[in-house]
Amino acid sequence: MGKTLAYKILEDHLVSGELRQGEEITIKIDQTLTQDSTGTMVYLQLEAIDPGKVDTDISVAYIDHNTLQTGFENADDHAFIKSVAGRHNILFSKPGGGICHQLHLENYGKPGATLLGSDSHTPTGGGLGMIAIGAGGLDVAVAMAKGTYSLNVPKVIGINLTGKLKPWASAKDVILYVLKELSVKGGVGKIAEYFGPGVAALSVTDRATITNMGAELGATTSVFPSDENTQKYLESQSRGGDFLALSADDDAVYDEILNVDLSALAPLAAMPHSPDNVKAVSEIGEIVVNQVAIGSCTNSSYTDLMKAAAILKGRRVHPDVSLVISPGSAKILSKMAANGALQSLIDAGARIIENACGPCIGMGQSPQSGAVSLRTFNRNFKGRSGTQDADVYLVSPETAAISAVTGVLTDGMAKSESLGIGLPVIEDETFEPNTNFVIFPPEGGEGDVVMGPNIKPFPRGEALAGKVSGEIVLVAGDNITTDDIMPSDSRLLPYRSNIPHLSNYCFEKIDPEFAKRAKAAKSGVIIGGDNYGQGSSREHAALVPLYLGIRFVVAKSFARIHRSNLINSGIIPLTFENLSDYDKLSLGQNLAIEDAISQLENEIIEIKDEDSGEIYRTINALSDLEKQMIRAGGKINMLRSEN
Ligand code: MIC
Ligand code: SF4
Repeated sequence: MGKTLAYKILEDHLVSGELRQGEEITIKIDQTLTQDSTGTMVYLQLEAIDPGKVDTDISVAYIDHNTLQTGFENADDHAFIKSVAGRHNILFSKPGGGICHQLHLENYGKPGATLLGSDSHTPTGGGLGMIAIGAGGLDVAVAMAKGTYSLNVPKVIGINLTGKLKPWASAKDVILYVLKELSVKGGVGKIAEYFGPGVAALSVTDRATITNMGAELGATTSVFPSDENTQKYLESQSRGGDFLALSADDDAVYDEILNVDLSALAPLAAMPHSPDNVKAVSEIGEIVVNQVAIGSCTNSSYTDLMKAAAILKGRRVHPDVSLVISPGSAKILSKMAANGALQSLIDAGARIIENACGPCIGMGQSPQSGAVSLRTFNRNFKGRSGTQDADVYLVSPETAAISAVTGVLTDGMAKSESLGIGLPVIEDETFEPNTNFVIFPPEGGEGDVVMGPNIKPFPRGEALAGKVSGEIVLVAGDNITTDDIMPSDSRLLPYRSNIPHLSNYCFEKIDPEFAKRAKAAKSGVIIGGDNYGQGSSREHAALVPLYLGIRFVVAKSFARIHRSNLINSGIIPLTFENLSDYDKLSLGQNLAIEDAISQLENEIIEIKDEDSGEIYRTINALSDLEKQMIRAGGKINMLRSEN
């Protein structure tokens, strides 16, 4: 039986376990990346593990999220991360260099390698034919220390690409189409592997747009073959030596197959407030647009921005539209400054902002009240832009740029001719290496850790006791995001290293009383719907509930990274055996897991309503390793007890 590319790479990196779907395996991790908003926690935890030099081929600490520096907090975090990176042989990528995923693709990603990153969009690297996985910060800290990561072997869904995209249809439309078909939970427990004749018609940066937004499927990762286009891309980045041809066997067997005819795709948009709420632009109609934002780790490549520049050249941004552009990297911006494309954008009336995440995570550029904002980003969760009542639509760079000119959502495929707006083919470019934004760790590397006053210790769980009990402090609906659990914007991101401060804002957008209620209860339980914890990798969405006394979460189902983050923190994730029990639970009920230590060994854990005596049966899907963590009160406690 032929092998999928995903399983070939996993097999090459297998340290222990059997590569069989559902089994727990441990794989060797070749590379890691962190960014600053998860990074402060990662490096506090790394210091707590204290590994000496990291055990990977390359580990990079990027600064790209918290770059507003409206107070001392962000800059203190940067200095802290730089100091720890220097001690452990980690490269430090300064603010201004660009967005972590774009930079990693340009400079370090490698076909056939494994990458673990403390950011959910780490699978961007899959565009180069690598297995790149997003994880919680502690998992990345441990991967740096030990060079390994454990996971349950996912299924592989094959996405068979045929045909070729027509002008004005874009890689973004491919992944929006896949999201429409599979939904935001359709990829949970799966790897999305792309294959078929259509692959050859997509460049590496197109592929990276698609694998990047595979995170929105809930997939463990997404991967493309490594072929001539991969070689061309690596050569264009002066890294031809890193090329390795890789593909699935011709007779590879996939668990499921989705067929996508690229030539049939027209411009699409994800409508408010979910990335899978996808419709054709033509179907949505010409709604008036207030803001257009082009950038983010999904769509800020050289080709993406050159397309926007070509559309805007000699034209004017519509008077009622604010167009903001955040390039993916300094190399891209520099090239566009040299070839005149930057001038086209500026002359048209675009606002050029820093090479960073920026508006994608609400760090500035919040749109006006009730605005329609078209964004080339990957998430349009309610309020993420910083404006609670804004309607954010996710679109391709082509759709964004033409709509910035017309002032209404515009289907370029249908309208460009009558508007007289052409879209030339963007020629490939070569990029000189530029390490001026990178600080290489000093020889010896034994500097001091630099810690500003905003950096507070992180909470630690307690070893599992005989009885675990708590009051229900929240009953949440389906598809709760980590943005709902622990909001992130320009007001809160500076406090990523200050859990006590963040705790006041936990769940604030969906239940402003939550923090107060949880603090009063002292020991709490959260009830969740389907796909609880979808979205980011931020472990703050587990550490803050831990700080607020949450002991266990019972949900209909969990998103992958958040489930791991809960376990890493010592919070027990359980799912309902009977989904109808969800409707029986409400705020204020007192629940208990009696004989928790012995029940932890069972496949079903019984939860008792302490007032009525009613029993709710829940599924315990913890692996042996995960049980060990829960027993110890979290991963750090477990690691400490092993030493
Ligand atoms: C995001 O896009 O939501 C983030 C901000 O990049 C997060 C990480 C974080 O919360 O710091 C992610 O995707 O993991
Ligand atoms: Fe940054 Fe947005 Fe990408 Fe997250 S999704 S890494 S905030 S650009």
